[in-house]
Amino acid sequence: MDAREMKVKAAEAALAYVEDGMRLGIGTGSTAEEFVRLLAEKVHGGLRVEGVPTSERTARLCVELGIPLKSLDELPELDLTIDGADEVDAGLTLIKGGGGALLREKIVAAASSRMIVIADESKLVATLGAFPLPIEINPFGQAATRIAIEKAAARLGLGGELKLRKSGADVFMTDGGHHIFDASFGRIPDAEALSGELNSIPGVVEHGLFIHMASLAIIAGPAGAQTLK
Ligand code: ABF
Repeated sequence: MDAREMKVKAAEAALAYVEDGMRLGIGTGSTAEEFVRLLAEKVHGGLRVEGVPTSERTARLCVELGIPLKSLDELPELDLTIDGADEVDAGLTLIKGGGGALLREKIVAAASSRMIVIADESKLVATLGAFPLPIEINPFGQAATRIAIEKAAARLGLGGELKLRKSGADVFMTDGGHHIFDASFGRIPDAEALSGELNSIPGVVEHGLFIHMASLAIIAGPAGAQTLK
């Protein structure tokens, strides 16, 4: 089974949690896109859902496939969000944002009664941090924000490099008009402490640690999909 097939397996398993009439947060990334394709088939078969996309990219795919969309302002309370992740640990703490949509993903997940993560087994880790942590920053004063992040990380004994994300020759721009530092801290033993430090820095708009947000993870491997709660 290749990585794409595992993503499809996880997406299929997540579809079982979608009920008629639900208001759905719809994630971003290649795994979430497999879910969108399967959801579109159900919608064409008569399932009624309203989706709130977590990125412009996901919105475009939903429109193309005929999934009815609303903005989060029109539907500020959602039943369920289904989204991918870059890393998942056994306690369901996540690193997200490799796709650059972490701010909207976090806002949408926070507005949802429930969040289910879908991933292939390569995303399951014992300790978070091998994947660089995306930190969304305001473009204003980014040199000062960089220093503040480095000092905050050092207080927790974390080192590592902050790389300003690029898209080709240009600086990567999020849907919200912000930039992203990808922070190679290495192992993150205390995600809550790091989250608290990052949240206290004014130039940090949001970071990719999702703590106590997911209630279920569906992790697919060659032997099938397992759920973590
Ligand atoms: C989104 O897409 C992100 O939060 C995460 O960065 C990424 C995972 O992408 P993929 O499913 O393509 O690995 O869920």
